[in-house]
Amino acid sequence: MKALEAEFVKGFVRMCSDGWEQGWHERNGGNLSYRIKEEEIQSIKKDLKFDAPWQEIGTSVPQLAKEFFLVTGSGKFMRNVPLDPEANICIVELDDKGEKFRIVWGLVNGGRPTSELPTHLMNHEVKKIASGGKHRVIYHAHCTNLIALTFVLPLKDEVFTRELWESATECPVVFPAGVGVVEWMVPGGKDIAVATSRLMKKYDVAVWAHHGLFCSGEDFDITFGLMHTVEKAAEILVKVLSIRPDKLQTIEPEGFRQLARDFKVTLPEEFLYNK
Ligand code: 2HA
Ligand code: ZN
Repeated sequence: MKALEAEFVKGFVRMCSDGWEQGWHERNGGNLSYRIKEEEIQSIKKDLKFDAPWQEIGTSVPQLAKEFFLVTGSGKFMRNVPLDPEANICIVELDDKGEKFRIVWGLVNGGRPTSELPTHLMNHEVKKIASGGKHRVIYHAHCTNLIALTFVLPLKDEVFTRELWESATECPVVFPAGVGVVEWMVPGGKDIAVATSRLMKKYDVAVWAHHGLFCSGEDFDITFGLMHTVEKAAEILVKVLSIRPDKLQTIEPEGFRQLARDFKVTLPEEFLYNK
């Protein structure tokens, strides 16, 4: 089968277009990667070419050795992905040490995988282990309201988690582990990849201050839905804070404990502090 006919490629392309429609991907902002299943790569093997040179990833991900990933291209615009997937996304194969990659499909007019490849792959490695292989999608977006909050809330996991949870009742059920926060750092390199993947051991969501958000999930629907839920909660909070600086009423710690019981989720007590 041609890669473009494969369901995982179609799902990936749809997610790029959904993110663009949400307004999260100005210019070349944001990037997406998918850890391809063995049977999926077999189904398109005839469409792959294994003659491109190996290149350094810039970090080491031994637990992902020899795996294949579908990723957006560096400098490519999300809005162009549905118009011409083969020119804007690519499949990379990792070498047997997890230190190098080569392009085996896509980016037909030249280019490289996303500039955030180190963060994507280090997150994939952490989440593959933590989820017993279930997590396959890492998504980075420039969500407007969440970025706005990084200028006015303390850059602490417990503050972002609690404020987002309070903003919509579904939030603690959708991301019960909470969200982690990375202080402002230069993007694109190993240092921010290390800081982000450390948080991803504990959370499925990592905030990059004054930049955007990383989400991890099992499939495209779950991961897009997670990004959407976090950003919607951020939008509600931005509106609340814009109306007046304090809330007249909110969901209290005891409310979260009741929710946890009824919805059978574990909400860590560290986020249920008294204000
Ligand atoms: O691809 O979003 O973080 C552009 C970015 C870098
Ligand atoms: Zn970015």
